[in-house]
Amino acid sequence: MTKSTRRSVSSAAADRVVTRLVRFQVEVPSWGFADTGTRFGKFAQDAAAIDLPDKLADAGCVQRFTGITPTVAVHVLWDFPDGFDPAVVKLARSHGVRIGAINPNLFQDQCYKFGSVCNADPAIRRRAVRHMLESVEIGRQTKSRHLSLWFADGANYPGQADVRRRKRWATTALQKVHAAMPRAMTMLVEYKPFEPATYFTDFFDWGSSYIFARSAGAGAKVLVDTGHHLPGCNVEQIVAWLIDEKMLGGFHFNDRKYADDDLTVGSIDPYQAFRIFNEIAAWEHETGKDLDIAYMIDQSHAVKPKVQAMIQTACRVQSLLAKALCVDREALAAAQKREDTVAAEETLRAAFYADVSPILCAVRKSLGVPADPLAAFRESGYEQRIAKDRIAKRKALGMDQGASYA
Ligand code: RM4
Ligand code: MN
Ligand code: MN
Repeated sequence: MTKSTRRSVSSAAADRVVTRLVRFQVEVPSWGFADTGTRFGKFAQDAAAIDLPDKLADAGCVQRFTGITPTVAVHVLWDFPDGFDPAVVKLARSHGVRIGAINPNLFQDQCYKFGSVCNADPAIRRRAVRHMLESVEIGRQTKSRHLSLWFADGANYPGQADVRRRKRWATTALQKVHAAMPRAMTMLVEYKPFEPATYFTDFFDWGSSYIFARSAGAGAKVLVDTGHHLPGCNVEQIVAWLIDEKMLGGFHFNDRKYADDDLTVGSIDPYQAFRIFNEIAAWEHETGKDLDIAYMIDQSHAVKPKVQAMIQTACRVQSLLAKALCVDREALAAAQKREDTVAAEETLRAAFYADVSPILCAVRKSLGVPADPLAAFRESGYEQRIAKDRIAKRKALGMDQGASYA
């Protein structure tokens, strides 16, 4: 290591980072607590959440140990299979959390075989819009700030579908939904270049989401799911552009090795996640403001225990942001100005390798949570207790754990 990579963070800088991190929050997904797997099957866990009350209890637990996850994203079809019950607002509150982003499900019904908002059949497009309007209504009742849209729409073979017509159908659908949203709600438009469609997806990259969001209305922004890019894609550059265009709506954090692997953040490439946070920290340094976007986790844990994985991720996101906030911006700007590539890169690396544990300790002290949330959780006995409860609950319900995806 060079001298600069060994440099520790000055105490004034550390105080500034602590102050910023105390305000940082990240949303957990309800589906991250349930049994999930791959399309080849799933391995059931005794402690996995069975229903929304279980998921809210687990989310409340993650919040108690981390202090930075006060909201839970919900997936309408998986979480409200019998319709929305406003009592969930209170139930969430009793666990110390709130309902966050509302995710309509526009991919599971048989009728969506050839798409939802891009389907050639107007009746199916209307059905998709109706479901999104219902989701807006749920969001109004839960006071959610985000309607989070992901479409599996696409085609599997060349010649199968009319690309331009599909683009226009989707545009009209998003405009209708946008018009029904309360002012305080932001529509997040997610993209993904592959899966389940194999030839093309209609919402295929940040440019397509940008165009859809632009034509939907001022309350629509782009959602970057970090796992939804082709190999080698420079995700932080996309993030920088979207920030500059005021079109970044938020993130679905996860890590990947091959495709949309939904692994815990930073498990494969923490430097990639750091570089994304670096763009955010750079903008915040320049403007003196917090970037007002939705920080959300979107991962599913086929083999890791659910609550542990979520605590691990929340803490890792927090520590990577801490490192990005430690970048010496003056030194970086000076190095860039004199075209000193080595010094510029070393400035970034110094922050990435900086020991931020004292900073995280101070943040957690001020949030009133354990200094090491994961270790404290593992000692708490929560997992063993819910495993016991849920084995009994499944038995009482006559449930076969292999049933649904989430
Ligand atoms: C998709 C996408 C969506 C998520 C579903 C379950 O790949 O990431 O955000 O809701 O998976
Ligand atoms: Mn996602
Ligand atoms: Mn995904």
